[in-house]
Amino acid sequence: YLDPQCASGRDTVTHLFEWKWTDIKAECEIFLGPYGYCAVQVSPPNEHAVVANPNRPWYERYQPVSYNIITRSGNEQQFRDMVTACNKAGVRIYVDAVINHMTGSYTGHGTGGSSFDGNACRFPGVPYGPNDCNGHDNCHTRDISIHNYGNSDEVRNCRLLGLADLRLGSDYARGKIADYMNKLIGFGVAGFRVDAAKHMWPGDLENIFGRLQNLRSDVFGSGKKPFIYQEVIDMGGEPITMKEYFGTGRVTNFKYGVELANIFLRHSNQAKWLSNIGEGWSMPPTNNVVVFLSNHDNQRGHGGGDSNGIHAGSSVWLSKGHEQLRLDTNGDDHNNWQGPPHNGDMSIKNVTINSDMSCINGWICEHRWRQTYNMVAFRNVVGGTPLQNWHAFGDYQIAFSRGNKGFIAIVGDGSHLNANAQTGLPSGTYCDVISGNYENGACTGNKIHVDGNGDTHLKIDGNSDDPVIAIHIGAKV
Ligand code: LAG
Ligand code: CA
Repeated sequence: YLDPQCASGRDTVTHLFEWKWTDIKAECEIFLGPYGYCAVQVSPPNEHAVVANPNRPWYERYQPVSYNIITRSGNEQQFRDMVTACNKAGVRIYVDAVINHMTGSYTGHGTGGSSFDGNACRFPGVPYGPNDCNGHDNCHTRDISIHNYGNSDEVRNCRLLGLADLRLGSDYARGKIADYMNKLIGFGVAGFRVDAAKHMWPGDLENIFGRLQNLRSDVFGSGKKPFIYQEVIDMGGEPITMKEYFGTGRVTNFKYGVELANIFLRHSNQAKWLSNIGEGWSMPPTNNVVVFLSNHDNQRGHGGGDSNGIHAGSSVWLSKGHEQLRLDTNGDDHNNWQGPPHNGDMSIKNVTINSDMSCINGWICEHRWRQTYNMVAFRNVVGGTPLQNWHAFGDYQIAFSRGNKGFIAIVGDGSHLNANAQTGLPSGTYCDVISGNYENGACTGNKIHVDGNGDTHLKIDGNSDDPVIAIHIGAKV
């Protein structure tokens, strides 16, 4: 489950939160494929509760009602067309799999019309009945909800946020979930982000994933297992740790973004110590994790992963005409429930693209920003090479190479960097892909000269918009 199954030479995943399947299909073909992205994490594709109060919040997608593929993002046929087209463009689809629970403890209807009663654990669309949810027999809190994160049994057997907690020890529920995931594998998806993994027993996950079929051999070759990355929020200080889940896939490393934020927002640490971030900072081994700076939760002050102050990733939209998602009153984000840009009938708006490549119609596409997509290409070029030629010119002035393929310099405070540095790169003139693009052999940004000894002169104004230089052997003029 550890191999992301990227097409060769690709490495980065973008999350297209609540996008419609037809829009993701087009994005794979016109942008993500050509620009070297490995994969898209898509929002839960299965039927979920229609939440009316507040009106259609994003988080209704985390309240499953059945495993039918029908949401505001589209129906099953549209989902399948997207997966086929994305695979053809060399871009993988990872599904956000919500398998720990169903809806909150109330009654209503799902996006496909199925009824539900979350309190009684009645989900005829699956079907699940009262015996398929955990109850007082194995959850020992008064209201069968989680209160104490210091108690592993409670975290796994009781209701997260009051959401009907599936009895994953039972053969029936395991089978229904495996059927759902196998249906998606049959459509050609490459893997799963496993929602709320901390709230499920590793042994139950092992059993469920053991039932999964191999990926489609016509796309991935024979004998390939789905990629699995499990959402385990482990900030330290709780009995449940990331490590317990290494046997069933990778885990989401929430510490990584928090540490980077502490440095670049200058809260508590300095960039000059970054040379051994990772295992050297008591994080899990790199092959056991997925690293990221933010996700749909901590962009919005949801989840337990700590809003780290970095709001990056394409899970952002304009809300109510404001340029910012956040609407703060006394530090409280009153807008944090807002669903995606929608039409009058509450259908999700199309993503439309400007001539400058940016998205409009209420959407923000950070994966289409020059600095982002050029670093996706940088990563593809330097992948597999070691960190070398480390320089710390000041507390927040750092530079390093990735083998002899790429070099980057960063100023994280307002200071000026003016120094010579060994880049480890072959001599030549390189395009700084932060200030511009490398197009048809020419550079629209700053050019950086590396001499016959591999040395260059770095000049960065720490107060500029992008106090970063990045060069690599794929962008030589
Ligand atoms: C996750 N990972 O473990 C998701 O990343 C996160 O977005 C999900 O919570 C959570 N687990 C459950 O899948 C989101 C919102 C919650 C929301 C929940 C269910 O962050 O705020 O809860 O989805 O829609 C909402 C209300 C709760 C209420 C619950 C049930 O905010 O107050 O108890 O619904 O009615
Ligand atoms: Ca559970």
